[in-house]
Amino acid sequence: MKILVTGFNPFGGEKINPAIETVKRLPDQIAGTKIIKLEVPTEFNRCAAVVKQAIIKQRPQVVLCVGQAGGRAAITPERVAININEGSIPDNAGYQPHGEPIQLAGPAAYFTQLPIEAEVAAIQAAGLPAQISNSAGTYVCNHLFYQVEYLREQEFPSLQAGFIHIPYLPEQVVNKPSQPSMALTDCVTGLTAAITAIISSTKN
Ligand code: PCA
Repeated sequence: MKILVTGFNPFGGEKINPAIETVKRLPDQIAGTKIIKLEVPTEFNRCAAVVKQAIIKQRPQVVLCVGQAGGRAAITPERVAININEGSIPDNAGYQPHGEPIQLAGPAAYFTQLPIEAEVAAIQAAGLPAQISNSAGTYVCNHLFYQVEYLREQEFPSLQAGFIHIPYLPEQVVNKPSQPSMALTDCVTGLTAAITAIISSTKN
């Protein structure tokens, strides 16, 4: 079995994105499952094509995308992706959509196929804060989550897809002292715990 884990590159003036930093540091195997790691551009119109190429090349059973959610204090597996692009800031290509559908003929929303309750329980059991999130926002993270779900529906029906948002790293909040953060080693521990839960649910 193979899992493709993606992480976004820095955006919005940040020098670092905890998502790709965490994904890069995951082990190459978790519970006997191969972990394929992929950096994805924070660009509405490019991120999904990059992930699609990797799906075609690697044929993973699971795609788990990871992004930064500045301001959140916990690791948050996402329940739902919605069919809307709305940017409060431009993406890394300078594109800032306002209320456009992602797929004209697509459904309003998709639920993840991944076991988000088990993921939360596993992260908490590792001693870290975790909570299900019911909104991945309307920016590039929600966009990629929706597009991977659309791809699954249209072309890869056996795929399971999902998304996890993680907090800022401490170095990102040095000048934002009221914002929560999580150490990189904890992000790696938490994401590894979540992936372990995903693997054990797909084996059952
Ligand atoms: N977080 C943004 C996009 C890239 C990322 O890491 C988001 O939540 O949409």
